Amino acid sequence: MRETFNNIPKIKYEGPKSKNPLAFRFYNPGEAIGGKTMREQLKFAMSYWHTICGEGADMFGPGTADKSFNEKSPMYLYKHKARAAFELMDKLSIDWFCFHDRDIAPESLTLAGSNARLDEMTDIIGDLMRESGKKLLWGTANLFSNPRFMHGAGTAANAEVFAFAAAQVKKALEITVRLGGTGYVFWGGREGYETLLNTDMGFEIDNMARFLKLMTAYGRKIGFKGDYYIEPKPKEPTAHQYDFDAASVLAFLRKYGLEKEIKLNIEANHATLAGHTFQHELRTARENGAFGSIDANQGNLLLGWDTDQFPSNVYETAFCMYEVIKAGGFTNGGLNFDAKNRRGSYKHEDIFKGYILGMDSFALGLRLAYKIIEDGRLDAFVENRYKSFKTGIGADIISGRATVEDLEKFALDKGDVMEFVESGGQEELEGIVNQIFFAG
Ligand code: XLS
Ligand code: CA
Ligand code: CA
Repeated sequence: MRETFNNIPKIKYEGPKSKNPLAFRFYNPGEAIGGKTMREQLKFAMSYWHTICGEGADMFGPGTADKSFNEKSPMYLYKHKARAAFELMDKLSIDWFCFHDRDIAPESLTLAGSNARLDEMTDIIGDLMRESGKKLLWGTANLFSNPRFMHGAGTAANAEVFAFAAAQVKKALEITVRLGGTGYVFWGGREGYETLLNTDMGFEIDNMARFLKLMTAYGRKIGFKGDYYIEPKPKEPTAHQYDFDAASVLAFLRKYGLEKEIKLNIEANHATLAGHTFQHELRTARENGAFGSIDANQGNLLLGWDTDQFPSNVYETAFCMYEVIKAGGFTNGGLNFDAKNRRGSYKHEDIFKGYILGMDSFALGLRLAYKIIEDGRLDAFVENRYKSFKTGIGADIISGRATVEDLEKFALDKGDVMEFVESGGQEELEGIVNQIFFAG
């Protein structure tokens, strides 16, 4: 088959000292760590939209990266994109991918026309998957680019738009099932609002729940066995997105009885846009039994928007992987690089360098997360911090035996409890982290 990235070799692991920019320094796919290979633990996925479609356009200018692959007709272009996607995954040893319906086939003037194109491309991608062994981590529908979705999809002010969105998701679910996808993502798109002057917030959120109930039930009816995810994001494109963060999504799911059916896909950049750390969002998901999958990227913290950069911050990847390990590892989820090159990194080889950076950063993170756990001092500190709940009045609080009167009697007897209060030890712990990371 004709290569698209013909100047790029298969990327190999060459070890930490390698100076080859097209080699892994830390990601060694076959190396076992924590009883499983890095490849199995990390479950890297390629995002079709950024990698195969995105050309780097911004508010001030068009794209700089050429992803037209010298093709003139739309369907030839999308077939070429599909071949390029599988070549790229092969060269980077990435086993999984994720897409929106409109990433894999161009939209036509009618829904029927778009569906026909999707069917054709789904067959082609299915063949490429069978030949290569690559797998679909999750599918989704683009319910935000077309102008018809300017006021949202499931939360649109028009029933006609709600119906169109449902029809589009129906098809996206069908192709996800056809391709054996292990997940399906509902990201809000434009599910939010700009001003309450024109918005019935309660009605829109009720409709969001109606939409999700219809769609999740339909997916099960046609045999979807994977996980459904909502991907929280606080803002952008709308000023107020209903799926603000993990906690608000959990509250929504519980209000409408959807918490057993839908888990969370946590994105690092969305966490920081919400004013949280990546780890906070992952912990919130994990503590609520809703940890599902991850969009692996990072934001520029100096900017207020969603920059979707390839992850380089190893503190972040280490504490992300710490949460993943504590959650028992991925089941149907994985690490999807919802990440794109900076506009100035416009060459095809920059895409590979972006993935190498992200994969190496997560390989380092995985190694460091195991070191944190093996070292044990952080976990022991936290465990010890709550020891007063193991005996005496603490044990009575936990078992529910203690009444308010008991608690008052205890406090009156003590007179003051300041002598029991211990240091939070933050600086000591941060020093331990640095020691674990850098002392060799
Ligand atoms: C946008 C989201 C989107 C979802 C999939 O900010 O990250 O790309 O991951 O629709
Ligand atoms: Ca995302
Ligand atoms: Ca993002």
